[in-house]
Amino acid sequence: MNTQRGMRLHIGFFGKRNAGKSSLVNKISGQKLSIVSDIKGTTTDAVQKAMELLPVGPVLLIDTAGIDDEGDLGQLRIEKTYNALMRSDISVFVSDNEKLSEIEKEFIKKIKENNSKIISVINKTDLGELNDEDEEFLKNNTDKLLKTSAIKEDNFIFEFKKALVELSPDEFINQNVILSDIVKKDEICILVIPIDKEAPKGRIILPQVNTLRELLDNNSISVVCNEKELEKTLQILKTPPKLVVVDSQAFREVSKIVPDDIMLTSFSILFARLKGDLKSLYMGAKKIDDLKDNDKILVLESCTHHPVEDDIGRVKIPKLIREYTKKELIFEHFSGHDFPSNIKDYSLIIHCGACMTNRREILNRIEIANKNNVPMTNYGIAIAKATGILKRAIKPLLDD
Ligand SMILES: Nc1nc2c(ncn2[C@@H]2O[C@H](COP(=O)(O)OP(=O)(O)OP(=O)(O)O)[C@@H](O)[C@H]2O)c(=O)[nH]1
Ligand SMILES: [Mg+2]
Repeated sequence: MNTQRGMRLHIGFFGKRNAGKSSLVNKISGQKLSIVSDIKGTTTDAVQKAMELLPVGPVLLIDTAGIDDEGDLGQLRIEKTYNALMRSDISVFVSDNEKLSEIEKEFIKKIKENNSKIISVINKTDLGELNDEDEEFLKNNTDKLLKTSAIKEDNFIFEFKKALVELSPDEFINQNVILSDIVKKDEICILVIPIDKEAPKGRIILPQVNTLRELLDNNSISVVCNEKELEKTLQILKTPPKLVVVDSQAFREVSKIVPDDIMLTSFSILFARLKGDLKSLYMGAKKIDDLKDNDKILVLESCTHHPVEDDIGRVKIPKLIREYTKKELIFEHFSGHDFPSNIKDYSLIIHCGACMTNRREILNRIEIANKNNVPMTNYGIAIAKATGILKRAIKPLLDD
């Protein structure tokens, strides 16, 4: 799915000439987008790169000309740099190990006036430390202080992404779209809600309520039925639905009823996108195919609830994944807000649906898992994978 520019988190890189702005943009993107050289003023016009920075989401990196540029042309470039500042949701202020100039300090004030969050990066640590006073200035006047050397391997990208997740505006992190980008005004969506022993008495559960509410808010047409009535419902409708959403447990049964040309997904997949990063969690689920005998799998729950007899994380998922992989697997469970310290011992993490956690926390966890090279997926996507329905269920939301 294409993300419009407006929905991308705009991250501007600012600082004096030769601070290493372009080198850092290249390091973060993993590509040689900007020209790097030891000649001051190498970057003239702002260089923009739209990319998917997992797990943060769609971003636009904006590399700019130095704020201390000189001459008439230099002034024009500085103006462009200010334009870029106006567009930035997050500003990255890059300095090196040399004493901060007044121009640099003034610029930090300008960023603050622009109300964007500031990550300051002291670059070129391989050449020495910045003096204490200036470091203190950066610490006090910016939202996050990171240190790196653009030419060395270090933890910078991880720390940087963590800072982005922490400092990004709420409306970027919690993009509250469940399905209204798929089902538009006047289009039909069927919600299939099985009423089995797990359904709470007299109620329907919150994800289903939220989905229904969003359809109503967007003037879409909602049709609600249980899986037994679905075939009849499809026959009665004069216009086929745009999308059918079903509880994961009934997905397989329902997928036989819903024709292939009608999009079908599950509530858990819609909520994996809302609550986490669908692409990362999807790639995590693909690793289920690579599991070997005696691999350890961590089942992570963010809240401590009382396991019931037929508990999803403790019983259902281990059983399904063992059956699917036909491997001897070791499942361990952990609940709470931290990761266990031995996370590297695991071949896969399966996280709960995170109904009690916010997206920021899940993105943080995905990033920690990534950093430790442990794939991470979640309950709904793992179940979809192990029951062979993932490909179809993910299709309405993600290009494979
Ligand atoms: N030793 C060292 N050199 C670096 C580091 N980062 C960048 N450089 C070098 O510093 C010079 C300037 O780097 P650039 O990335 O072009 O700096 P810039 O801030 O984009 O500069 P302008 O585009 O001119 O404003 C280049 O020669 C880089 O190779 C670093 O961490 N350590
Ligand atoms: Mg540059």
